[in-house]
Amino acid sequence: MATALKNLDDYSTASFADMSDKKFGLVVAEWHKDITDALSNGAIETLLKHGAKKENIFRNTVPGSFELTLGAQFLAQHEEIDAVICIGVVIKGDTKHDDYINHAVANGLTNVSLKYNKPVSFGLVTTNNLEQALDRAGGKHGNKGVEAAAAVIHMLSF
Ligand code: RBF
Repeated sequence: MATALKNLDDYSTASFADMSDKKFGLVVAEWHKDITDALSNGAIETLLKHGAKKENIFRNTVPGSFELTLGAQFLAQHEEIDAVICIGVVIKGDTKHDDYINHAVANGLTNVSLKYNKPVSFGLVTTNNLEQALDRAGGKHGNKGVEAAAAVIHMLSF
């Protein structure tokens, strides 16, 4: 399914620098794996499009989105890593788990970014149902993995 998903994104690249000398961490949650793979592919394609070298993209998986924060920290702590992109999908269920996870990740990634003084992007798709998630992973609302990669490129060009 992931490869069938098409990226429809459009973002401004006016201020983007060349990324050929930068190293990127990519942390991908395995819950809703087909969707996070599509988001991850969008992020990688975007980094390559802006000059990043394949060998400078360090992709790791974590079990679920809650673990994105520690995964980001594991990567951000390395001096040679310039930025970290985090990818996950949290879909609302019968309980409030989504609220707890989403807030924890938003706060956690903010803290990692500020602690290490590096861009750490929030590529967490938080939706009410599966269809809304697919719409944001290469469907009618684009690919949020592309946007998460574009965000760190923008910040590295600051
Ligand atoms: N992780 C996700 O990435 N997306 C989800 O939609 C998601 N839903 C969960 C629902 C429940 C009730 C629980 C307990 C966990 C869920 N997780 C989800 C996993 C979570 O991010 C984490 O990996 C686990 O709680 C283990 O720390």
